[in-house]
Amino acid sequence: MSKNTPKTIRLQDYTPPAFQIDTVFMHFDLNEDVTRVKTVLTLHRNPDAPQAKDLQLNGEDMRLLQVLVDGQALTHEQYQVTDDSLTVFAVPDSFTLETEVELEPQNNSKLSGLYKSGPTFCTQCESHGFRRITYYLDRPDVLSRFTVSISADKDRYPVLLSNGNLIESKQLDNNRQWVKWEDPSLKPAYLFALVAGDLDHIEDTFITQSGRNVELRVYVEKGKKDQSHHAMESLKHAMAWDEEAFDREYELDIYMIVAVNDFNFGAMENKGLNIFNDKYILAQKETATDEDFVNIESVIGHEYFHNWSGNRVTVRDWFQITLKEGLTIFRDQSFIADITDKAVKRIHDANVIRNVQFTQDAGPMAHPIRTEEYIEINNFYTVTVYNKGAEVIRMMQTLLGEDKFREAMVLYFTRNDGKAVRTEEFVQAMEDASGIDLTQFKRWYRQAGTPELTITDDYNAETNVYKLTVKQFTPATPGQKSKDNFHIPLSVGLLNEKGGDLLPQSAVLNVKETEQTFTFENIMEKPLPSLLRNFSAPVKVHYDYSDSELLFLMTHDSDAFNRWIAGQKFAEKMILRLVADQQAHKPLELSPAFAEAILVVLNDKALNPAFIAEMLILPAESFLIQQMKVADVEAIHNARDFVKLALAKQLRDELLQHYAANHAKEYHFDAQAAGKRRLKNVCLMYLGALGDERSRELCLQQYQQADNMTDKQSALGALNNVECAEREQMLNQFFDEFQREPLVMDKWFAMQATSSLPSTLAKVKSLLEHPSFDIRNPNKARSLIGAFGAGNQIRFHDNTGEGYQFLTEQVLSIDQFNPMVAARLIEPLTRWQRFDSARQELMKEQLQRIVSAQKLSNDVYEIASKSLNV
Ligand code: B3K
Ligand code: ZN
Repeated sequence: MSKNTPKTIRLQDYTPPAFQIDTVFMHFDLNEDVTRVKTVLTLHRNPDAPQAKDLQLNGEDMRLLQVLVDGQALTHEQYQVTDDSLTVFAVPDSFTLETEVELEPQNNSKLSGLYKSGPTFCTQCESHGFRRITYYLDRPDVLSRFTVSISADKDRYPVLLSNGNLIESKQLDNNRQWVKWEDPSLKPAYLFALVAGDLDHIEDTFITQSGRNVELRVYVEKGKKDQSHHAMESLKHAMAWDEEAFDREYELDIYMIVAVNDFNFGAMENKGLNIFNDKYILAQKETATDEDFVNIESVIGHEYFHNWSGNRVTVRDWFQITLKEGLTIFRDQSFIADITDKAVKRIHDANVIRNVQFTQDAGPMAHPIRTEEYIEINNFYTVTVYNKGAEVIRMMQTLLGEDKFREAMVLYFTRNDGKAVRTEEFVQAMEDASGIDLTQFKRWYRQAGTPELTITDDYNAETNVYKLTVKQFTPATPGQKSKDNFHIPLSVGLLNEKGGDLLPQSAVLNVKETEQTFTFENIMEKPLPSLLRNFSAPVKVHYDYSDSELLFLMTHDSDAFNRWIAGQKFAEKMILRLVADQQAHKPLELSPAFAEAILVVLNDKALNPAFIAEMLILPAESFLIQQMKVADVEAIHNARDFVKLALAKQLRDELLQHYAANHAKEYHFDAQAAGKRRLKNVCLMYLGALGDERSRELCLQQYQQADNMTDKQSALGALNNVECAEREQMLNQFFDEFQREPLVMDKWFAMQATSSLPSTLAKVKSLLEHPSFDIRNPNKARSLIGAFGAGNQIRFHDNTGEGYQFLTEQVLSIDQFNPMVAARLIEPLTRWQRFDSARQELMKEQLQRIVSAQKLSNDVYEIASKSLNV
């Protein structure tokens, strides 16, 4: 479709499918030049849909060879083919339809449908990839039983996989083999998968709670078996966790995971045959960081949990993505929280909302978690739909309490098993199991934007009554001028002057009105409120804390999350003050009380090292930018750097001491060891900022003595913004050691792309030509171009506009072969509203250049044009 005719698809226009497909038989004849796909569908008219004479199927980018109805080949008058459809005229009520098409997977650069990643054939069908494989009713409310046979050269493709169970295999002539897979499940086409290649695998078994044996396999590129064990362990943990947490058992006999190098996103939950970006499978201490290890566990968990939240209970239409994605993110977050540290996990998850999702809410692409319209659905797999969606589930858990919530989840799964449903069905189960009325709460599904709570308080020392008055307001978002009040669970604690809790447990206030007052009786002293504990809702809170109150909360609150948020708020206020001081040409000064509070935290033996590390990290530049009406990029960067450096100078001895105390001789991966490493490396990050000889040596020494990637990457990271020989040396050694490991080279590219050194953009441009770089590989594009755009505020927003120009050129060139990846990279340009008028003009000029480009995908068009039209 050209950019002149993009069609907007609307939820309100939903109609049920005119036909249902009972069975699907497919045969794939895989070849190097042309792949043939023969499909036999048995269909019947859907009695619950408006009657249609003709059958209209989706299909794109393939050559149709023939069409048969009930075994009879059709003449050209009996059907019509367009760029994206096949219509068969005047079909009977029930019939078989046979089609044969030709594809060229080796030339499929969009990585949607059937494509090749290196020598391996693989598929990606969500959302609209299956229609690039065969003509079909490619929508999630058409559930069918699939049987798939594959034939291919047996030397190149000894491993031939599809969903379900292998039921037959045989040798053919011409050195080919043939296999047949049958999936007993009813599934929508987006969960179809096929893999053919010369792969290694490891296997294991899992015994389910009812005593069934499930065979587990992880397939990887030849020679990478050693890197797949953590993935297998993670899978077993996830299977056991889902039984325990929500009584969900896996029902098939086999569960397979395949890792490929070229993948548009993280992974895909295809029924019984997950396909993963190898970034989320391969891990060994030498090549993967602690963070990678946890991410793998989380993504493996995520895709596994989809077997219930997404596959067995699937979505009726693509407006319901959050039904499966918000819920599944919530499930993987809960899984990781259970096996690591709850407070630290909550900090990480809240950070995504505060730094990224709030930014989306404040910009031109703001949308509710259940969007009501789209041009290109792939643009709506967003942090709002996923992560805010997870917060909406979490709020229901808070409102229902853990036990009722678990009951409600079980009810949701059992009641809707085998069905394609909407978010309404989810909320219904929550209400039915708990008796709680969620009518007002449902507004979270249809209203976009970040609610803001303004809170004031009053204490009466005579009556011992404490009152909190809460006002709510949600700023307008595109297309939604005024908002109805949300139902917001606000968790609060009240601290006495020693920091003890005055309430036996945090109170959850039901904020529902524009203004509401909550009364606490028998409060014997004037309390300090601890608000929005554990980030009980994705909202902003305004309460006029004094500096000393923030520092008190930072060092005393019994809610660990709120200790962190108090520290963040203090740092934010201080940095923004320093921004104003710079603008007024005043000298900059570090708040001594902040340094003291940091020291108290650093020396608190009761705290987990991973948590201390979080407390030491200053708010991100991208977050600070959002806190100013007109962001002063340079002043923010300088102020933040100033605070980092001043803290490092002042706390140098303590940082060195904690560095040494948390340094382990040998690497071992578990939550505790990783936490200590994290604290050690945060100390090193501060020391590195000093840039003096001793610190530079310390970084180099850590790099050279490290037996693991976490320490190497951290050592390099600590000097990444310092122009020095040690940095060059580490970059060179890193390259020499890892040039044959594509995933590790991604780290090398990202490191250079995020350096704040003035030479960075020139470096990034030259790296585009580096032999290890490949713009067609999504991981590479993201680690160089994506990291520069989204992860390097000071260089991307350089006032010459060269950063904007660079990103635009890359987006336009990537769009020619992979629109899905291009559309993601463009996002930093869409945030122009936050900047000064000169930058706004420069950014809009580039967006304009994009929308007026000759050949543009709908994906990129939708984002660029919507961000200009606000
Ligand atoms: N469900 C897939 C995402 C598909 C994205 C399509 N553009 C992976 C996941 O969220 O688990
Ligand atoms: Zn998902």
